[in-house]
Amino acid sequence: MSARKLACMSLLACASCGGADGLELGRTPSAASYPPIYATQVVDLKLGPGAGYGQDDLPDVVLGPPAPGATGAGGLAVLSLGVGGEIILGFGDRRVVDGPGTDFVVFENPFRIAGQASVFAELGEVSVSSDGETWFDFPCDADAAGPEGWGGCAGYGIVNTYDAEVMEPLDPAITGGDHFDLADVGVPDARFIRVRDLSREGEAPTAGFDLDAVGGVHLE
Ligand SMILES: [Ca+2]
Ligand SMILES: [Ca+2]
Repeated sequence: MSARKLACMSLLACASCGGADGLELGRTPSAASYPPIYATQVVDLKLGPGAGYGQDDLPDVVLGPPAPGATGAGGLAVLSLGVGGEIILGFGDRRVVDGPGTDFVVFENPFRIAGQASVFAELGEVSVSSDGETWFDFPCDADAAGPEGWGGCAGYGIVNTYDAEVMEPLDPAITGGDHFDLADVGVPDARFIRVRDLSREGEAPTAGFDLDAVGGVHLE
């Protein structure tokens, strides 16, 4: 967590962080008013050092659709996992299945750094499981120099604003976020999705990966 991002998330507005309009306060939506294509349950949570932001709004803060700021700015309705923190989300009786291309999307709150092409990212490793015991990790090189090398990680894909009340199924080309294809780890379906923060340091209470939402593209 950079001091600047901490300032952004604390002050709820920071013209130097996102687009010209700065950050907008995303609201935590009620999952009931949206298509049932988002994670419905927090199965497990192990917060790391420096976590705290968003805890008071659990579990809703990470369920339902993402709540980004203006496109290109980071959302604020998130849960900070802390350094090395982990969360496991589920879809109730449903599971993500391997269909054509992207099967699910993880939404963090990366934002474009004003005046630059680069993105401020906090990366996480994503894993999937069908039984909650055996996990398959998407390969993620958090030490890569930029987005070109971050494929397989979560935490760098800008989240777009879209009408979550009508979008079903989820169209990852419109939503943005970080896209995952079960075929990349060779599993046909998954009931659980885990995100593990890969940061080494960060300032409380927003250290580490800031989870907004997880949405399924192919669900059964
Ligand atoms: Ca697929
Ligand atoms: Ca964070």
